[in-house]
Amino acid sequence: MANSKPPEAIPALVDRALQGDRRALSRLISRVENGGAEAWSALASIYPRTGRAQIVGVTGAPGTGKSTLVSEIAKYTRQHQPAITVGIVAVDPTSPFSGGAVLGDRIRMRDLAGDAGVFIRSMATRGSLGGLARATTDVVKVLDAAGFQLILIETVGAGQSEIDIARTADTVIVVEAPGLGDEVQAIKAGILEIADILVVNKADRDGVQSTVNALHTMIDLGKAPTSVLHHGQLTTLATPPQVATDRWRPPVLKTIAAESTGIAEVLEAVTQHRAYLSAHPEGQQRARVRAAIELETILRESLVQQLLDHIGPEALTRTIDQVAARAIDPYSAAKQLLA
Ligand SMILES: Nc1nc2c(ncn2[C@@H]2O[C@H](COP(=O)(O)OP(=O)(O)O)[C@@H](O)[C@H]2O)c(=O)[nH]1
Ligand SMILES: [Mg+2]
Repeated sequence: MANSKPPEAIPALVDRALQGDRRALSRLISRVENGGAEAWSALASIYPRTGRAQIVGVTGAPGTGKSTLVSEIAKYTRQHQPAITVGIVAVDPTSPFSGGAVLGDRIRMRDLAGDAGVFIRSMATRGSLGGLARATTDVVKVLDAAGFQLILIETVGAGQSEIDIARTADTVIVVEAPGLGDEVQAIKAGILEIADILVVNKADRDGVQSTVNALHTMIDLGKAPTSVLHHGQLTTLATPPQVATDRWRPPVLKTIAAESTGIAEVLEAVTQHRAYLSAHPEGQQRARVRAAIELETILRESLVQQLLDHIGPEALTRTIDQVAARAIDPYSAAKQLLA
């Protein structure tokens, strides 16, 4: 067998990854991505070293220029603040970061790949989307613990799960582009509510100003971020009602990512948003919502796992067969299994 070596023990792998060994970091990320008890022990051991990175989510419709913008933000940061290291997590199978794009875009991103201060990871999109959201936040934690100071998460703003992923960031950038149709894409996708910063990319194209105007109108109509959209159970406990005074108003910025134009302004807005969150109660509120979502996810996973371990595969299979044959209803079946 070619691959008969047993996998490296987690504690040793964590040590090497945190010391800057990139291969160890890649392997640790894969093991954490796979989830389970092993992932949890790794995450528990690195947890004290997390919470230091600035996490920026970048989302929007396909083709708006998210990957290009992410790589330009990374490049700009590395050029102007070389002490800041950058992690990129792409949750997009067509991303140039995963080698899935046209050649020109891959070449543009090649400079990043040779920079030791940049670590790029594409998430495997196998498994359920709920699992993907969990895996993505776990991978971000590993990069945070490994010392990456700015972490950029690219997601395609298509559904609730991608929005959930973006929401785990400190700052969410929603990317629009002119000419994708009359309507602003974010409104259709319902992602305007989570935007801290709106970027109209492809400002070299016609129709930029009308897109910018449309976004301003939407913000004025009260489509600005409402505090919580997550449908969890614990999040209601985490969010006391809040008076909407001196709330952050998402700026609307224009960029031409493909020509590295407007990037400094985007980073300036990210810095301002970070300052806002640290000075405003909303910052703490967000941290509580994140903690609630995180705890709830872990509780759900561990409760189900505990129960399955306890019941055992035979009893479970038998019950599934009975429900399938309509010999018992699923409600009573669940009650029996829980009893
Ligand atoms: N004209 C123009 N094209 C851009 C700009 N930014 C990105 N693109 C191109 O738009 C396409 C989609 O970009 P990509 O970053 O992959 O978009 P994503 O799907 O949102 O990640 C690529 O061919 C980019 O080269 C821009 O500012 N202007
Ligand atoms: Mg992309």
